[in-house]
Amino acid sequence: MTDPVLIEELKTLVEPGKVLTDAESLAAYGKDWTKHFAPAPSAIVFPKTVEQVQAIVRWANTHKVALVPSGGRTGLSAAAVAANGEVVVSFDNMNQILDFNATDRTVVCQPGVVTAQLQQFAEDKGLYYPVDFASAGSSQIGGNIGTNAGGIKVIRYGMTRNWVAGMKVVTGKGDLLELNKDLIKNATGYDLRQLFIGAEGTLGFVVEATMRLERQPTNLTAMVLGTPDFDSIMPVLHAFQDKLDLTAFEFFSDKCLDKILGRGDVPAPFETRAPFYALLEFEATTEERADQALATFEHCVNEGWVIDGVMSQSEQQLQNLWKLREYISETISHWTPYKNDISVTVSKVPAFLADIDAIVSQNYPDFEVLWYGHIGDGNLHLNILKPEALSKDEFFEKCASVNKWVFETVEKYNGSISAEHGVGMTKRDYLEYSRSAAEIEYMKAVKAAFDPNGIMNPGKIFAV
Ligand code: S2G
Ligand code: ZN
Repeated sequence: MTDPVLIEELKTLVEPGKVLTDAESLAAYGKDWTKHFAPAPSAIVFPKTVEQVQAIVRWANTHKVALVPSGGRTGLSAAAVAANGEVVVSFDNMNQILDFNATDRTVVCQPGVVTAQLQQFAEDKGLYYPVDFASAGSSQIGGNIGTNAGGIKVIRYGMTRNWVAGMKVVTGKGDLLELNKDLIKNATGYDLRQLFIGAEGTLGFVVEATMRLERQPTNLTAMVLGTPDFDSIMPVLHAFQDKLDLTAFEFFSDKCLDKILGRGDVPAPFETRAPFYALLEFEATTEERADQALATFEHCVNEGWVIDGVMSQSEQQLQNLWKLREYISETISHWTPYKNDISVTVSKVPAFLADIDAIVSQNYPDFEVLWYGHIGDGNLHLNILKPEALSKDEFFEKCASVNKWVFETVEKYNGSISAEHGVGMTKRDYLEYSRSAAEIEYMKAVKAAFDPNGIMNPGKIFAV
């Protein structure tokens, strides 16, 4: 734990009352959504200005105190967990939208701006911030940048990385860098902005981000299609992609639907039940576009790839169909799921999922396994639900023992052990299944350049 004398000194760097050490705050701010590690920070500090962030980093370098960034605390890889007496730097008090430029279509955000706040701001300006996912109501822009958050619209709009026009960072040495200056074109050497996106706070803190906005989509329309088996989903993707510019293509299993319908607040998409469901979305800008979607649906039924389906006819129906997919994560959290967030190139998905499903059913015969995810961009979420009878530790240990086979399969298909949730601490020990030894050495060299004293979120992405 950090020496209390040092904590008193830390208090002088920020406004009064902006350093918390009470047990409740330490427990609440020292964690994210994962449950693998007990939070044990020394203190929580709430800077208000860039200068205060720089002062905190310099203080941490002087006294070799580890700092952990904290935003919306919705992370899923323990990247924002302080389990070893670190000082948590929370950006809750740096949560303002500072500027908007209609010509550049950019918004300058402090890192503590909530994702949904930016989405609403864009909508109010007649524009659209297109990165969206289940936790957008509480995640923060700084954390979205730290993990290069993806979500449900990546197939059309890409990940957070695509929407950062520029940003200011305080490096692990305490230097303030202004990266890319919001330029569209800028060929002046390494784009250091891209290093900080996805770095999980291990190189420094994002203290300001200029986010790009997009035109608003028109008449978004969703379809949910029941498929007789998993193998039918990819032909459905190809059939619709051939005709429509999709804004989303998701999937979930009937077991996921069971959990959602069990809530009692979301209507079933249609009478028929199916082993798997695809949820796709497109802009029905014209009647012809909508007719094309229906014609493609008929084609998929004739091919035997689809058993039944429904297309939204109103905004409310669109929202209800999305609830079937977006509510999965929150709903299943009740069963303390063991999560894998894996990806391969789209063409490899059928063979990859067949291999993984064989491993999972062979090794977890008595566990409830739920499949869902952003299959249109090759990202699958494998969630194994904890049986009542098993303790969390016993359960996580059993699941982790199979990780080797799961990640060997990821490696076999040249995939990623972490598609969008980041590495943090939960995937740290499996990094070599996706990154070569040489790459990991180069990443460590980059970290040493930005954080020579190793105070920035140590133990995340790689072991200290
Ligand atoms: C999703 C949310 C987190 C999870 O629903 O797409 O990324 O895996 C997930 O539960
Ligand atoms: Zn996801």
